[in-house]
Amino acid sequence: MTNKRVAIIGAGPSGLAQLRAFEAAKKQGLEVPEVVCFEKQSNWGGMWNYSWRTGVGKYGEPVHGSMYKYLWSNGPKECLEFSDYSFDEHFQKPISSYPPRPVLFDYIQGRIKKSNVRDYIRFNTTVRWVNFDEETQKFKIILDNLKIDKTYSEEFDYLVVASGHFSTPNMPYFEGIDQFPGQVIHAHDFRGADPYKNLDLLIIGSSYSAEDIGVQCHKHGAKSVTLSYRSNPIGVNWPDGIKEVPLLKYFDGDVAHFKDGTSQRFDAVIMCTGYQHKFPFLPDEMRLKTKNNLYPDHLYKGVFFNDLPQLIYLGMQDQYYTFNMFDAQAWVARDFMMDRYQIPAKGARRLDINKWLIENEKLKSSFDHIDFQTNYIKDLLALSDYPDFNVDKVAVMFKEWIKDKDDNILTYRDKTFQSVVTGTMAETHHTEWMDELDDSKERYLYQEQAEDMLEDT
Ligand code: FAD
Ligand code: NA7
Repeated sequence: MTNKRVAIIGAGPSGLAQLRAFEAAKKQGLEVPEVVCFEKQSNWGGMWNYSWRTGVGKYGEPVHGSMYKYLWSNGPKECLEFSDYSFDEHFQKPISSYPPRPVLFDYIQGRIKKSNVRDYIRFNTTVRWVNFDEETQKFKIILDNLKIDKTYSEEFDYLVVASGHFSTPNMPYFEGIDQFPGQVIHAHDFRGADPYKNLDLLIIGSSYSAEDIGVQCHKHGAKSVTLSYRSNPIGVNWPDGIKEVPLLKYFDGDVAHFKDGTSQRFDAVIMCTGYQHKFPFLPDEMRLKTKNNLYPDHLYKGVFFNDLPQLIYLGMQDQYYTFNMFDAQAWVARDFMMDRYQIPAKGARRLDINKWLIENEKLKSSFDHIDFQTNYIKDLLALSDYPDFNVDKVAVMFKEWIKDKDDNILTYRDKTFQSVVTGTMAETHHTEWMDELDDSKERYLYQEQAEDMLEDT
């Protein structure tokens, strides 16, 4: 195991989970391989590292970020809590169940700042291309140091792809859209609701982005929000000002015509039509080719590329579980790379993958999806020493979250849940979500204290 080298692509939550996993082993006194993480942005955090930029970044690379202002956690934080670093440990006080992006970003960073893993990350470095040499069994990685515009290459024994899959838009065409006079963007380029004040907004899609961007634009003053679905409507009790219609057929100027024969004029369009798994740095035979789903094919235990298990993918699933799932994956991947976990032969791995694919095909409801991913997490947890947590209780919370959203999409973020890591009950936030227009960490964490101090003077 000594002298082995591990490359990680991406310092988002998945890549950071991998770094943390190796740190945990090191703390136990184990000898760990040399690990280098390549991150094309200038900071870590992946999606949680908000960027105002759209299109290309400072150095001409496609902007990774799809995050926007005023984003509050879209699920209870108790469902994603790291089991080795609790919210209590980080914030030293209970906080609400649906914090805004800067607060979750702070939490992600807190765990990783406790060690010196930042030293292992080469920022402003894009992975341009990867080759695998059958003879030497090594990955040759071609890298661009964006800051000094220098291309170089290095060799590694293992490659962990943690580059995310919510960054490259899936952008469909609709007849007449080329003549639509207003702005048409994909959710990837949405940076907050401000430009949509007093506008009639059309959103295409019926999943997380459509729901959250639609609700945010409603909250921040859009005149009307219309969501257009292809397969199924989101189907919650929408408030006045938001409605769902069947799929857009075509545009005639600024008028959209829908499949049910209805039509309406709009000022702007946001395509919330999902993302592509895109790995422009990988050759054909190493590329994961999948649509967004709970169990991408070709990945044993959801991580090891079956044709070449030294190639490891993290976080490639559609996600109910996020940070804790990335951890569970990273710990198993670490143990494989440290020869502490043996995987079976290729045929047996294929059978295991098939078993999950068959189960995945049978799923119908969102509750089925939650149970499926819960079982997947349990399967992973049994394989490493990542601290166990009550996954069944997390599944119950996910189901409550779905029900809360069905009941009232504008108030579900005011609900509170209990941590499975510490048992702490979340605080009710000082301001109801619909009235809270400021998503800063300062306002979120210190408002109460500030008000108390004002009362004292
Ligand atoms: P990412 O966070 O996407 O990180 C990937 C990293 O890889 C990036 O830093 C990127 O710069 C880097 N990278 C990519 N290509 C290269 C390359 N060639 N060379 C070098 N570096 C590269 N999850 C939740 O739990 N709660 C939420 O509320 C939530 N909201 C979301 C809202 C939006 C708009 C989106 C898009 C996602 C949201 N998610 C949410 C899911 C989110 O994707 C995960 O929480 C998490 O960020 C995934 O982590 P990751 O590390 O796998 O990928
Ligand atoms: P998702 O969850 O992959 O959903 C994509 C949506 O886009 C889904 O409703 C699709 O409809 C719809 N879609 C895809 N192609 C089309 C076309 N051609 N026409 C109409 N509608 C289409 O992506 P999201 O962006 O919502 O969520 C991704 C992550 O971002 C998520 O983890 C969140 O945390 C934030 P379908 O149901 O397939 O018919």
